[in-house]
Amino acid sequence: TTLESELRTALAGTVSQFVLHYQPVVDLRSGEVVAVESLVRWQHPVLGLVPPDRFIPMAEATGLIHPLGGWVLDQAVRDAGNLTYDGRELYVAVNFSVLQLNDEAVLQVRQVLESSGLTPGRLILEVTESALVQDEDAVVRALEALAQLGVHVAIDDFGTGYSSLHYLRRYPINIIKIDREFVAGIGTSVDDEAICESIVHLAEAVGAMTVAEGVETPEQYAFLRSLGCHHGQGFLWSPPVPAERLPAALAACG
Ligand code: G
Ligand code: G
Ligand code: MN
Ligand code: NA
Repeated sequence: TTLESELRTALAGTVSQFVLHYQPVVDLRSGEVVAVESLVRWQHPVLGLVPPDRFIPMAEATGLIHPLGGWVLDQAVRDAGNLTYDGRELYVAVNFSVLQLNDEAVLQVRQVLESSGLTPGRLILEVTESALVQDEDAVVRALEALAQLGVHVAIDDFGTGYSSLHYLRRYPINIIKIDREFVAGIGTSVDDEAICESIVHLAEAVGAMTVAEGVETPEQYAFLRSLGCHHGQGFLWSPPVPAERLPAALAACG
């Protein structure tokens, strides 16, 4: 397709058409910012802003996810590796397609950690399951190697699509991210509330932290906090913002 060749060209270009936005992640108990999640955007010179939903699946299907993922990792660590909030260092969360997870990705991560000096424990890889995995053993090997390095692994959009209990068994996972689909129903759907509660209990049982996505209202915040959900992110605190607006966004989180 033509969008595919545009993506190829953009990744080969010397001037990046990609930009990362960052969303703060807040400790629900203390209200303090603990992390930022990077989210890639493609600013095409003619097509304008192409949303990740349109080009990530294409990048996955064509293998372009590897150079793109390398760029994202590098840039996120460069932008956010030195970020502090109230004098404390923040975690940096980077989205990783499960299709990116191979031996080469482990090398990539190791290299970025070495060249940046970032403490491995401050890097979180958010693994999204957007396609069926062909070689699950390779994914498990890569995740175990990353865990060995000290990098944290989150399972993204938990409870939806392919992000299932199966992967909780198979992958070494430190963090479960509750999909915003469920968070959105807090206050209006007893089913969604029960699902949020069950995910928090499940996470406790397997020794994982929980992060709620898409928190928009004080009621959702209060409910999630009462469940013992650890962290949250969403428009209640800040949308994803460009790196240059991040300091102001962090300050506004209170
Ligand atoms: O802003 P929002 O539309 O950014 O992001 C939509 C989805 O795109 C996210 O849920 C995430 O799964 C995916 N995404 C965003 N940035 C990245 C990235 O850098 N790598 C991968 N693999 N997926 C990303
Ligand atoms: O799948 P992943 O959770 O990584 O994607 C995050 C997506 O959710 C991004 O597209 C981001 O812009 C969006 N997002 C972040 N916070 C909120 C929120 O509070 N409400 C809604 N509706 N979307 C959000
Ligand atoms: Mn994510
Ligand atoms: Na995601």
